Amino acid sequence: MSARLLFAPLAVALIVAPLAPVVVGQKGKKFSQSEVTVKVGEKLVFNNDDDVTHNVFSAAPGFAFNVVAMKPGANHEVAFTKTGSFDVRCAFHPAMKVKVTVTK
Ligand SMILES: [Cu+2]
Repeated sequence: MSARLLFAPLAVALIVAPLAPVVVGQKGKKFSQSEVTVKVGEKLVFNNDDDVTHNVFSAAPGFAFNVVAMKPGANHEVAFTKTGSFDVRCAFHPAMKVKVTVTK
């Protein structure tokens, strides 16, 4: 393999990383992270990379949303307008929880 082929994926990652949204997967009925941090206005993407339908919701005042059903393969983007910290859960799988912190 040439050096060019080896370094190409790294170069792409470096270019894309600062603009990429924070993605939380749902494989195996678990959120892929237990905690995530996003900035105000930055996109937080829930990606159903599992083979069952999930829900994502937050009941926290000022951060409430509810994606009633996310089929396998579905993505849902959320962004928040103020700083704070709250839990996002799945109504179908009570063990699923990810703590989201929104910073300036
Ligand atoms: Cu679920």
